Amino acid sequence: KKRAWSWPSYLEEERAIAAPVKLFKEHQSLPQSRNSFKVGMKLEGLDPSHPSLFCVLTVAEIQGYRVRLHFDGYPECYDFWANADSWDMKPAGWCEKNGHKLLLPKGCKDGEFNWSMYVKNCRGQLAPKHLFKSLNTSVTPSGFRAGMKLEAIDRKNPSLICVATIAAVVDNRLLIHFDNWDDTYDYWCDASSPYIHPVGYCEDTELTLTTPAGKTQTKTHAEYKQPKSFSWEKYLEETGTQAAPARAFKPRPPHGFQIGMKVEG
Ligand code: MLY
Repeated sequence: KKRAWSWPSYLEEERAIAAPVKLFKEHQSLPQSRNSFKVGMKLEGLDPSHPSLFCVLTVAEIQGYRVRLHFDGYPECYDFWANADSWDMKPAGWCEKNGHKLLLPKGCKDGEFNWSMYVKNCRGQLAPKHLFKSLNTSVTPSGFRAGMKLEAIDRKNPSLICVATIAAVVDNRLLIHFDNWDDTYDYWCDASSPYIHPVGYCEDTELTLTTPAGKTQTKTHAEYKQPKSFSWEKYLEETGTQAAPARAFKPRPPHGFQIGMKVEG
């Protein structure tokens, strides 16, 4: 008969040692007290599968510094985990105040939703504003402004670097929108994100820039990857827009990877 799996016998078999608890205490200084969210609290937060869409969420579980968030009115299989200090979590009313669309709980009609009525009806409670770390820390402005153009990775099609616009800026976060595509590809990212590059990056690095989709979506995808007739200079002039200044992009230290190196991933 097989013995039940246990850490001590597994470590012995593998001739391995467990990472000492002491190291966790020293390096993971995330006191439990800093996560003051409670199960049942309601908030607004970004859907990780649609990172431009804020939704009505409820704290479903807490594990140390992590919270499990549930989409109100949707099955539990969409629940996801986030860090308690995530910028993606906002107090009730944040979207309205900042002019962003809020995905309502399933069954609620647009224009009929009102946070205070909603929590009353479901006997819930709002997560208090002071729990949201990103609201309570000041940031140095990044130099990025709404309307500026840049070259950004399409996170749904990560092999593409595309012509994009900063649709909104809040704190150090940018909402990236792809020119002439619908907003299902939009995402919020940090000003220091490796997904975004200044105008001219593809040319400098000899990568193919995916240019804005035509008005009629008849071209095949491969044709958008032909940058020949596209010129940033002309495009900025035509659209009366400006490029995000190169100095707004943080230089990243050299990484040392070389083409051909093998890795596991
Ligand atoms: N297979 C998709 C790819 C769309 C890419 C959109 N990006 C550039 C925002 C299509 O051709 O519809």
